[in-house]
Amino acid sequence: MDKHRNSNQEKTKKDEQLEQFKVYDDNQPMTTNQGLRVSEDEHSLKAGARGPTLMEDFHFREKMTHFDHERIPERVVHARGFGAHGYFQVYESLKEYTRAKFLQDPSVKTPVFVRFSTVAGSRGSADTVRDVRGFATKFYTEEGNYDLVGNNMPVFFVQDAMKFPDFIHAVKPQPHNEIPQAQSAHDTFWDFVANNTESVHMVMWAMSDRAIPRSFRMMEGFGVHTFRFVNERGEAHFVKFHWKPVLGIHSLVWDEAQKLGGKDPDYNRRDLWDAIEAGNYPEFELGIQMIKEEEEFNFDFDILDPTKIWPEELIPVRIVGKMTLNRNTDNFFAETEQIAFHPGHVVPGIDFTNDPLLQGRLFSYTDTQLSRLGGPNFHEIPINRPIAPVHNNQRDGMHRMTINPGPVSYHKNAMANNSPFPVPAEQGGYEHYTEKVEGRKIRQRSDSFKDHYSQASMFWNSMSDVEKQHLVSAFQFELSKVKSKEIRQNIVDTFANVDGELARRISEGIGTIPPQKSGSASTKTSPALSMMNTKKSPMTRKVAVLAGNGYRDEELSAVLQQLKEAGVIAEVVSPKLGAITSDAVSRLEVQHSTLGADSVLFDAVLVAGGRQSVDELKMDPKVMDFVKEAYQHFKPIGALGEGVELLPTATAPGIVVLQPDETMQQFGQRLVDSIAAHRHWSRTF
Ligand code: HDD
Repeated sequence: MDKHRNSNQEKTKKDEQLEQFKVYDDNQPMTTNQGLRVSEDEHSLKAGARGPTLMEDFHFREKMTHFDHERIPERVVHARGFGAHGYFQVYESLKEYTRAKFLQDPSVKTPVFVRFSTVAGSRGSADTVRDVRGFATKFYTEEGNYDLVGNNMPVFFVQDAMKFPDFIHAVKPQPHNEIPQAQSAHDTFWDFVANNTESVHMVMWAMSDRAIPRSFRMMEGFGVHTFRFVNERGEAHFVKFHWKPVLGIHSLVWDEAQKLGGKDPDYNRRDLWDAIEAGNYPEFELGIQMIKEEEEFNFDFDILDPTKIWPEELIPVRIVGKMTLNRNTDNFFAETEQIAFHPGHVVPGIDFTNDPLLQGRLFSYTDTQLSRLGGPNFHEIPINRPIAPVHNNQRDGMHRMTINPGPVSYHKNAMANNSPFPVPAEQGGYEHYTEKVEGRKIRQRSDSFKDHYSQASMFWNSMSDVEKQHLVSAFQFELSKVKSKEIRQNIVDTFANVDGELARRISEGIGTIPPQKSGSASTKTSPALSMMNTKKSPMTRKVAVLAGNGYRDEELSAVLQQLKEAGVIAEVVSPKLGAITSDAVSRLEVQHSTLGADSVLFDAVLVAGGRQSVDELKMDPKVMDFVKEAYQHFKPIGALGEGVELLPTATAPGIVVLQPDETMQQFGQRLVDSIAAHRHWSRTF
């Protein structure tokens, strides 16, 4: 029996395939790896109770050898990640544009596995660092695996894969002392940016709040590159892929993100795990932007340049399907660690373009798996196996699991009726799009890739005042850690090419000369870039209910019920673990004591009413800090009755205090609305 699966959920073909590899140890005698039952597992075999351990102890040697080799190399980038299973369904057929079968039939549920990640940090680094997030999806389609290996930002740092190793060397910890861990706030990263201005647009995104997502469930995903859709008639469209989170796009504030690095380094992975366990399945809608082949040159940017977006106002995003993540892993290593993504894993109907970053990626991913997963057979690891059958003449190699009977392992052959045999497109054979190419062999960047500033400027122009301030503060934080004054100055001068005001504001407080340049590289805006225009929802937000003994039950029960109905998760925080009793007969289980819980772990705070309860809370200095910090992080705060005494102020945006003339229903609704707004930026201190 599968322990981790809700029995109501239907099993996908991928689930059934994985099931064959699972071993349940419940109520089983212990054995060695040879199946030999062991009689003892705590003492090595010795010559006498105080004597030396004997070479003969095969059980000890097997156990220790296996342990010694438990670790595999971490990914060279995106080492820290977290994955989950789910399925994807298209809303309507895209047959007109692509022959990809999984994008044609709305009744088909295609199994998926998604791995979210940070880029720069090691496997054990904190979740909430300022970084790009990876958003890689493997679709197990009937026509083979399709991998959409994207990020939560729509552009990239470099335009040509040739520069990827340089960029990664610059952002990773410096090689002489391996400092700093999982941070771009150091000299080599900013030196790279100042000297490689193709990074400028992406750096704007990396300094924005997008780099500190509140949750993997609340961030967008982007395929970044321009791909091609090809239909049955061989006609192509350029296409960009988007994932739009149903809960909207929401972020942390920087102070909170840094504190979470210590208080809960697993913050984002825990959030995803808990949401799925609670049945709050994360959902992302798939969006596509398409451009006709003949319109390739109609834009003031090159559509093949991975440092450019296609503004949504110019080329609308069409929502075409939805992905639901509904099952946590059974084993982190077997699934999340061993999954191997590759942008070159495509199905008929999805094809590439000449984007030089994409072209290089098509080499890199298989290559890196060879050392990470120890040989050419990593496609046989259960999580990587397609649900479509595999037949070819590839043989042997490290860790081969398939047993291919018979003497024939070549094509063409007569001995096995020329099987396996290639098939034409009509029978599902992948045929590359017959794009016409010509040119001289040359190491050069296209002139059409040379504008590094206009879209960076459009990004800045599209931000709200609050977002602009966050961007400037992020630049200042990072640059304050850069020791070289020359690098800091180079950055100020470089970003003056984006926008004079941006550079002037960055310059304040980092010991640099304000830029000479004023004005902007572009006057354009794209409202879709601002996170302020995103969906607002109270669903799955976590509220800390601060309460002590003698809390007023009638009010609190009514609000808790209303929060529950709105999909809000309320957890009781009190000075001590155990249970607290109300002014009536009821009791509440305390989920967190103030010793272990902090406001950064919650989206909002609700202080219960009741004289005794509030007095008890006041005795605990951590309670006052809890509310104050939530206030400083712009979080919704509610108070019932005497609970208002714990608030820094009773009248600020996002503060909801029960009024004498309102019903509990009205109060509850105001609190839910305040929670849905996520943060109350107009608060002043
Ligand atoms: Fe990459 C991993 C996304 C450019 C080389 N990349 C990796 C992962 C994601 C991305 C999400 C983690 C996959 C996982 O969870 O296992 N990478 C991107 C995006 C890029 C990008 C969106 C640009 C648009 N990457 C890029 C380039 C190269 C690589 C240009 C090299 C030429 N990426 C790798 C890699 C990794 C990787 C070194 C490390 C582990 C792996 O592949 O499987 O090969």
